[in-house]
Amino acid sequence: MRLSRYFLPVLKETPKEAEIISHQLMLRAGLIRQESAGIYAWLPLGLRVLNKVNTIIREEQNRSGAVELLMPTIQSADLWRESGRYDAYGKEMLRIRDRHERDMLFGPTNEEMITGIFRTYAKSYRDLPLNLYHIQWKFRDEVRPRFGVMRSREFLMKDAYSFDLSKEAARHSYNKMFVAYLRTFARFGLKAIPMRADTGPIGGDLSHEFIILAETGESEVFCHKDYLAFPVPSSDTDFDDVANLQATVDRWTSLYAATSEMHDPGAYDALTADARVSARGIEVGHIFYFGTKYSEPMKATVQGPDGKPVTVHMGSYGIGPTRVVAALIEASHDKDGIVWPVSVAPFEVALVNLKPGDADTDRVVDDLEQRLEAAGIEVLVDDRDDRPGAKFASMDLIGVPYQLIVGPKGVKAGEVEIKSRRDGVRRTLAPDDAVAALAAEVIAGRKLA
Ligand code: P5A
Repeated sequence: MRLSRYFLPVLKETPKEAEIISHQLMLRAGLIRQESAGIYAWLPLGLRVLNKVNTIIREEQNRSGAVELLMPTIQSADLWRESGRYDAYGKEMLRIRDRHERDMLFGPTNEEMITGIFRTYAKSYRDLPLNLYHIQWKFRDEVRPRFGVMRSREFLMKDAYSFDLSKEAARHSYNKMFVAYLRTFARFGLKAIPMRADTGPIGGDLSHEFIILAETGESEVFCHKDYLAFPVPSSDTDFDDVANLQATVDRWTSLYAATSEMHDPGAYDALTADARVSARGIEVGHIFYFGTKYSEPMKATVQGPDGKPVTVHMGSYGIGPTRVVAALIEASHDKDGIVWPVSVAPFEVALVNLKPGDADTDRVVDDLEQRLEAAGIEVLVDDRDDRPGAKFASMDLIGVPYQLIVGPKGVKAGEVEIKSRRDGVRRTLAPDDAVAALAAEVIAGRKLA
């Protein structure tokens, strides 16, 4: 992609309305634009990151055995009257009336709709277990939308819903999502700690929030330091191995970890002083087991092995991809801008042409672009006619992991320079060697560490 033909509206000034660094950088680096309070347009660069986040989420949901579908954003109020949540949900729900005076709503979540789909088709215990998910926009009329896409009114959610014959089987479905979430957040380069959580309007008695530690986090959290070094389950995890999955979940819930709502100062103070971590956190995922809370009133039953109807046990599992993008920036930035991990970077290499119009430099840049693209690497070529300093500043701001810098002097000497965004380390190499080094490092960086 050539920057001269792209759409990258970078801002020089820090917008005054943005209080936290991720919001400031998302506006400055041209990732998002506010359309109304808590409602954002995703600009091309932001959309590339969001799509990568969604791809990783999908891969890990699919690996765990969940199946993707897509439900609409607009729902009928009647479904919500069946569960009793239409009145209970309150002002956060955006209620709409259509031309036929029918009560509709913009979905804040999909427990009712998925239960409606399930009960139509699933008839037998042989149809279970089942986990259906989608990635779809939600609307919650938050009292205080703030921090950009971190707490917005319209936001993207990956929401999965599991159906099982018994509480024990539902526990296994819960554990599958628990492990899938550990892997998902690790692939973003984030350390997410599962914490016992309050269930709020979703309900149920078992729930974990997945929390990223960050100074600007909205919640106060307390946990054992050892969580930060726990190894993440590997890609060959057998999601059908009930005992092994339970052992993994047991381990990840064995030490103290709680948000302020669930905090137990006595248990926390019992930890040795050097094991205590008291910090702020961002909730990037939240999983729930709520048994028959929806299946009972909505009559979602299947025929059990003995021929009798069984009310199914359910859970729901959410990740906020739009919030994850902001959380990634909170966790990884420096004074010059964003520092994307390779796995979610909008481009993997920024190929900086220091002198567009200089025939020799242009030729080397064209050749490097073609070769990197042939190696499957996503390249953004900075071919704008601008000062080198301005180019470096904007490439640093947008946080592409590697800059490949080509100028007339280097070209004469048969050399190009690689700058690694994270540590600022620079290397001078022959063009062939630079392509080989970048291909190897980018491909390694895409994988789970
Ligand atoms: C679980 C899936 C639920 O809604 N029903 C379906 C359950 N859970 S939740 O915790 O309320 O939301 C799941 C995740 O969505 C993100 N999120 C938000 N992101 C941005 N702005 C918001 N206002 C917002 N509200 C929720 C979070 O990542 C949350 O963990």
